[in-house]
Amino acid sequence: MPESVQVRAADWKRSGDYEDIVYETAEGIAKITINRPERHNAFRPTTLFELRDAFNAAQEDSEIGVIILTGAGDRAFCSGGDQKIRGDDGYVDKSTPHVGRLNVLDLQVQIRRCPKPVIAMIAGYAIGGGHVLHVCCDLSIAADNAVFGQTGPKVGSFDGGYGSWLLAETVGLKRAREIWYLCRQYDAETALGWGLVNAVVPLARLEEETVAWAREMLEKSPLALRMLKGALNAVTDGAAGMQQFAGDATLLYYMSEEAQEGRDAFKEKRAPDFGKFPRRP
Ligand code: S0N
Repeated sequence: MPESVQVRAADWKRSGDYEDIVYETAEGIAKITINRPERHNAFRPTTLFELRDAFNAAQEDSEIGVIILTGAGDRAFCSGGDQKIRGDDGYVDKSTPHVGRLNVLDLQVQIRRCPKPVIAMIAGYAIGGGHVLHVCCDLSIAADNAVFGQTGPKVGSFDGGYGSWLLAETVGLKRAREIWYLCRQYDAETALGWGLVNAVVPLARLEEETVAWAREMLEKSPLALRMLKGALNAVTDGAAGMQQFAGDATLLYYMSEEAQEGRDAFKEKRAPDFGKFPRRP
């Protein structure tokens, strides 16, 4: 990865065998870095397959409580789809030589459904599909050199999913229309004023601050954070959001003595005794 002026804030341990990303963990935090700085961390299909693998690893690892998504170097978080390998039916690289892909949508859904908080740690450009990725994250911490914007109508693309309506939910409909229709670039202070990011910090302290936010969340109840993420996403995500929230309700029920009585009675070939549990008002 290129040199950065950011202070290294944790003793990161690298793992996984990836070409386009770096996966590191420390102190219950997973840091996932898009590592294509020569293209301002634009993603290609390979990048997205690797990101999905890394997010899956972080989700499955019960030691991990918070995930940070970032870009290598100080010049860009992510500049969206790699326009240099955009074919006529999506993006094409060695991992998808015959059929184009629009596989960033799968990653957006994965970030939303991951039951652990995801923080976008943004230095430099968060543009196009890269901007949508930070919108999909739970929290966004920006360096003072961060630049935000959509470019779709300029380069012949658009994101009518989370990139549009989740953005509108975040900054309001009028702002969302402005961002998409005019394709302007906005600085970090403007983004903060619009509620598009949670904090703006000096570039050198970006990782330090982001890790501090992660550590603060790690002190909190993981189940409470999981339920809150599900609840906050459920309305926007419609039936899929309710399905996930309902699954979490089932998880909590499984952990109760009442549900365990049903399981035990089945295994012990006896009638369940639910009479000992209160009929709550
Ligand atoms: C970010 C910009 C404004 C920075 O300008 P600056 O500082 O002048 O740097 P450059 O010299 O332009 O860039 C440095 C090098 O990086 C390359 N590069 C930058 N961005 C990309 C990119 N996206 N793809 C490929 N290469 C990129 C430059 O070319 C340069 O390298 P050299 O010198 O070797 O040419 C400026 O770079 C800029 O405007 N970048 C393009 C931003 C953009 O338009 N991104 C794409 C937007 N569209 C999407 O992201 C697709 C959305 C999407 O993914 C999607 C949505 C819905 C449904 C499906 C999908 C899907 O596609 O999966």
